[in-house]
Amino acid sequence: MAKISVEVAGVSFQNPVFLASGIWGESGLSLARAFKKGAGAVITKSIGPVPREGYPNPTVVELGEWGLINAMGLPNPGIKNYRAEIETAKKAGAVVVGSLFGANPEEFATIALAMERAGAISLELNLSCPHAKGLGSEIGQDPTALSEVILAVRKSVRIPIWAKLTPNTHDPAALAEAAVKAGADAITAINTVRAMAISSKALRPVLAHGLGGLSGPAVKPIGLACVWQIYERVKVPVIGVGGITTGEDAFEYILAGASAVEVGTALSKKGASLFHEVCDGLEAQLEEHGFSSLKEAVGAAHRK
Ligand code: RRO
Repeated sequence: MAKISVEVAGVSFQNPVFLASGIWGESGLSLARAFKKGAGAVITKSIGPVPREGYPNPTVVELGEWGLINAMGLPNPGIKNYRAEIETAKKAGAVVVGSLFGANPEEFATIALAMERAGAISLELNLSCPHAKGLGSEIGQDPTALSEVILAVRKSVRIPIWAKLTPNTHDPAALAEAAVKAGADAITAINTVRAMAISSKALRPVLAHGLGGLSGPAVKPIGLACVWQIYERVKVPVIGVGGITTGEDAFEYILAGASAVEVGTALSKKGASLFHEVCDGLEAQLEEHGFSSLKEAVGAAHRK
């Protein structure tokens, strides 16, 4: 397996291909397994202040080659129950990034502190779930609300803060700028793209919740555009996510300005060997195009 180490906001990772939030993050053991299979870091599922069941089924609709639409509804056991999962993953040697959501700055700050104490090496604030009332992108589309959350978390923890932003906005770079001004150390782009499937047989939306979020190959061009715009506006590292299935996809994100990437949806089809495949493929691309380091390739498409 390729050994391209990377630094994001002062933290070193063994490689730049991370497990995205929302897949395989339900337990400490599943996080540890993803790490052992080659993820550079593993990001937990998004954890809130109290247990939450999520939406009724169906919560996922498969779209073949395009990817899938989900409306899980932020199901999670709540931070008090989840702390032990972070500790389990840490004990097994995993490098854990805590993903969290809340309804207000105080909730974010409290969960952030619990995650730091449990051993998270960085935090990824979910400011971007595309369909949750009063949560996610309803906070993250508003630069003022987003800033208040980040300021509160900044006061509460010492570890780096990544702000995960929504593509469902006219100016993602403006959100990134507000996030960085408030104290974010890195930006993750993108969360899923608001989407819907309608059944022409049942004459209703396929998902029980109606609206959902699209992920997978169909969103890669949207993710690339967001990373491109954000890279032009802010100086902090950008972590690219959205539709990455191959080393070449990851390389495209790096050229657009990402310092590292996350994989999610493709794991459900390809399995855990994807981490090695993407990492090796990325290294092969770097070599083929004459880059002596990953760092040298970050944002290279802007300089052409
Ligand atoms: O749980 C979800 O339905 C969900 C979340 Br938290 C998110 O951040 N993005 C998404 O597509 N679904």
